[in-house]
Amino acid sequence: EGIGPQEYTGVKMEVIEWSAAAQKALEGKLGGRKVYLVAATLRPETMYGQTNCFVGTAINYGVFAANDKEAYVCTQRAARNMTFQGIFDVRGQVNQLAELEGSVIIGAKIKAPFSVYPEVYVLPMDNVLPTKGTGVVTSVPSDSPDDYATLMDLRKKAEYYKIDPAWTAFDPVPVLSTPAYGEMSAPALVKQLKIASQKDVKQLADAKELAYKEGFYNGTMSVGEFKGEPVQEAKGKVRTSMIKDGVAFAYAE
Ligand code: A2H
Repeated sequence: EGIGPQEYTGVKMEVIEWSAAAQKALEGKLGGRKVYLVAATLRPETMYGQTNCFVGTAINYGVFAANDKEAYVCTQRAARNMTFQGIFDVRGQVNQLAELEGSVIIGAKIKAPFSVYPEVYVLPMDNVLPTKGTGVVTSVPSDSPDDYATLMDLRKKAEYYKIDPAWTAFDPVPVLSTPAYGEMSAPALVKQLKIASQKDVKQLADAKELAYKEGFYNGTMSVGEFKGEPVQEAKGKVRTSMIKDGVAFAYAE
């Protein structure tokens, strides 16, 4: 995190099925709009490998009208930023339709655009910061050590985390390869740095840095439209392609 704005890609994950609790909270409030969780990512080139999405169980999310047809789930903070970036139909205005605690979003079935898994589930992550991005994190366990460590925690302790094991059934898939870490950098680094869980935040920060640098400078795409191309080139192309398809938008903070 240097000086100047972070250029995120806001990935639109359409909700196909809510939990009963969320459904009740939303009843009569959506005006017929489709609802999307909006995940903020700095690695759009990895979206082929999404296996789930993460929210913080204690974070308060809003459901915000983007226009007459769509509503976005994110933090209030992110919605305010979005409206000043022209992402909502009335610039400067925030139209909140409903409020959802993260815990009731868990288990929602959502679309994961560009992923080899078209439909995935929302799962809990301890380290989601309410002050960064949208508060929604799409999970790519092949290339994000945080995502991989969390997914492994959830698989080991489904009952403790109050989740259905079936929601964690999507295995990491190769998205890009690097000389240093092979086809899946996150599992390789988690093993190499002896990371035991999502609680190992210090080692995870080191792993994240190593994975990011190696992927960006030495990575080659293994899947998708830009297979065989350097990550450095594919990064912007995947982003543009997602935006063109209407499944993502530029979001900065
Ligand atoms: B990244 P930076 Cl494959 N709390 O997307 C915690 N983490 C958050 C967040 C929040 N509120 N909002 C976004 N993030 C994550 C993909 C990815 C990401 C890969 C590898 C590394 C990686 C899939 N998850 O991040 O502090 C999001 O995860 C490491 C750079 O602004 C987002 O990009 O640099 C990244 O952290 C933004 O973190």
